[in-house]
Amino acid sequence: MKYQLPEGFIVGASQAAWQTEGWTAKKHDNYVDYMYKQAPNRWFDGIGPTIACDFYNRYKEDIALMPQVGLQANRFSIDWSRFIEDFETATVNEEGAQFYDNVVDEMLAKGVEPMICLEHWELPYELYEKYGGYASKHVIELYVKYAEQVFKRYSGRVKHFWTFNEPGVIPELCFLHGNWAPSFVEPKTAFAWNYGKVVATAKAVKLFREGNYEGKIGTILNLGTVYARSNHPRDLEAKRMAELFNFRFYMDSLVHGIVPQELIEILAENDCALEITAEETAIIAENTIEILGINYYQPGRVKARETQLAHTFFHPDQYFEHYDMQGKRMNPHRGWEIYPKALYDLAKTVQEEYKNIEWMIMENGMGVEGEEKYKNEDLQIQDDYRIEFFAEHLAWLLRAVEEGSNCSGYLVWNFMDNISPYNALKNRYGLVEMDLTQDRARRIKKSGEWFYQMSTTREFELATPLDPELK
Ligand code: IFM
Repeated sequence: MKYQLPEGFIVGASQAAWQTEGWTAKKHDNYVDYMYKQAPNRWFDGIGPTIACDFYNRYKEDIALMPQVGLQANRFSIDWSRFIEDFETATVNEEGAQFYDNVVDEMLAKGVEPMICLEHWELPYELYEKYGGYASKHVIELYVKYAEQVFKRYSGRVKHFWTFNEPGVIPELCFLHGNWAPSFVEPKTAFAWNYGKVVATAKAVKLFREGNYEGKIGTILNLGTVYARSNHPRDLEAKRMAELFNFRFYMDSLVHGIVPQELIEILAENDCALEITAEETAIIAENTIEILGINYYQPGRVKARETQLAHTFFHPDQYFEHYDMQGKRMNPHRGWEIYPKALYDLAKTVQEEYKNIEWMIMENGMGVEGEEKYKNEDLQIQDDYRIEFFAEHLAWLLRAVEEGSNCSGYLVWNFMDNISPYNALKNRYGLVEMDLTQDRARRIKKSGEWFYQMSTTREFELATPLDPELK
């Protein structure tokens, strides 16, 4: 079956500063630099952000490849700790900013729309050490000052600004699960960070509007549609609670302008009270985002808890439990389920429950280990699995668009293999290979050629028809 991209629908890719740039010319650490320095041995093969893709030095070569794999747009983040010299005054580090000027100009020259994300976990480490990061109202003010410098510098040349990428990941994995540095559990801090990022977004949106900056402003959330094991009321309640914590915290706050009252109360009852002021409530209500970015990799499957959680501290998992559905399709490398229809369901939720706000997929992709074994005689990785992954997800998404979902783009993760937190270069996602064994040589994968075809012809084929009954 043939699928066609609607007119104006953007296809492209995403990347992050800390995952690509490397440390050349950096004067300050960001939060992920700190995560690496704290325990490099915990990163796969000891590889971290030190060199990454060396994008700082090789950006011209890389941007030249972007149109060759059909990118109409590329979303990248600015590393706050590189862009700003003095965080208190938001004085720009001209050398750092010049790098981003060059990246923006180079993309424009190559016909690739640059989209800027202000924070993909690159909080300057000093602001964590000194003030505790986004739990601090002062840090929120500093973030807004930084945002202003970015808007002033790039508005006009850049049409899409994103306040955060996956704002909930660091709070969850660092402070709620304690898996990532600083490796301690502080639920109150986790929720304070989430709330802080909601306030920071609303304040940045306000500033953006008042400054009449050109373009649109939004936030990028990692959302997996949540499915209950069954229709039993207890499973449905588990789903409702999982959504409250994992979906509605940010969605209701940023799209409807209301932090869910039930969540506020639960947190207050569990020693995690949010410090909410009346002024912030008004700012959140009046400054909702204009566009929503969604990163989708796998669905969430839950059931009612079967065992009681032995608590030493508060954790939302006390209300639900992961449901390991038998027979689900898996990406064995990443340990993540593959369920493309979730994109359709997600689109319907945004359409029906979130004002049919304009939105885009800002990440979707498949991480695979050991891809070098799929190379042909020309050394090209034959990643047919990734082509199938993209085609199926895109087909479901387009079905929702046909039915009125206001989705205006599909950006994949990612343009070129890059490091991930702790997993480093274990699982590769790129349309372009980065070959560590040959001075980080770049080579377009088969999926990169497929993406180019799809983007330039504006159509693609899918052998298997979509099955609406698929569970
Ligand atoms: O590498 C990450 C990215 O930083 C955020 N989204 C998920 C990707 C793949 O794990």
